[in-house]
Amino acid sequence: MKEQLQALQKEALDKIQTVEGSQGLQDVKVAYLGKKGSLTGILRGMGKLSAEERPVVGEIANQVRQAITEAIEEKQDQLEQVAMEQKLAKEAIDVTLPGRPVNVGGKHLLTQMIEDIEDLFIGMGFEVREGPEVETDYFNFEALNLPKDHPARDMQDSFYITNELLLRTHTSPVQARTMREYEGQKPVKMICPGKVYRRDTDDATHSHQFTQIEGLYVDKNVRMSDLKGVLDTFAKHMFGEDRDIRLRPSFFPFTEPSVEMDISCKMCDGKGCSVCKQSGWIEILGAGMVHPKVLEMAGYDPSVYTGFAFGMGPDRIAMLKYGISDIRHFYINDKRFLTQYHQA
Ligand code: 2NL
Repeated sequence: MKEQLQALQKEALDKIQTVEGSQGLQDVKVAYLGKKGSLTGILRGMGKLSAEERPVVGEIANQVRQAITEAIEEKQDQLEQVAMEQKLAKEAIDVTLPGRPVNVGGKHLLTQMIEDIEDLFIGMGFEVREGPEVETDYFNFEALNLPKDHPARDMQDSFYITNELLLRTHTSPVQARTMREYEGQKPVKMICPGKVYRRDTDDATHSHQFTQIEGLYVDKNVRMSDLKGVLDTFAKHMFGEDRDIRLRPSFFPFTEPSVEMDISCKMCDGKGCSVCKQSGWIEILGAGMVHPKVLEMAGYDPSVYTGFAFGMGPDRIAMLKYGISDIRHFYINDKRFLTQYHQA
């Protein structure tokens, strides 16, 4: 029986050496050490041995079991090692290969315009404020001297949500809210950029959603000449030092007097061309001295405080500055348009 066990051990170790794959190894394990395996079979015959032989053979049997088990474990480790090496070789990355190009985004042209204008006005002591795009009828219209029967309040022209709520049609409500917050006690010097909404059929020059930047300066002794100086600084910053401005009388319900500002046409240097429709001037923005009623409704005493305000459209200014012929380019987000204005 001793020889039998030793022969079994040799046979098993040979098989373990040559077996391929971990399933094969598993099969070998079952064949020798399993319930119906060869070693188990031999051990079953131990009952026939004498009392002296039994412990001797038993010990040998344990040694054989031990030897086979260890050989299997060693082989298993080897197989795992080989499998891991193959996996690593297959998944290896050549880090010296050239990379794929990455598409880097950039700021939208309107964002660039707005940030540039913000920087200029911050430099003149204005603060930048934002407010809700869903506004109350009160702040969007009433507080700006647009009475209930004013044509601008026509349901046809605004996106109403309820009788009292609508998408703001200009950024002025942000200014009305700020004046209210300052309670008629301290000066207001602010600009407010943001999205505004009007019910329009989109075409090359109209968009139902566009951008606006308004400015407001309320203090003691604010004069029309202060407005003119600020607007002249703005025009030269935006369109070049060689531009002239002119103010024409106009009308807005929230300012009195009201003006519109033109800049001299860059294309023809004021001589008249198709861009300026032969006038030599291009309209840029609207402005005026804040209407006393607007000051009063916001809690400012119009006999103590005066102010100027202005409103402009970054869309329109970008179109003029860069010769963009269709406002919809800003909102369609075709990368061929957007990337032309990306800076390095
Ligand atoms: C335009 C004209 C303007 C204002 C906006 C304003 C705001 C307050 C009080 C008085 Cl709180 N005025 N804003 C004033 C004049 C003109 O916008 O053509 N914008 C594109």
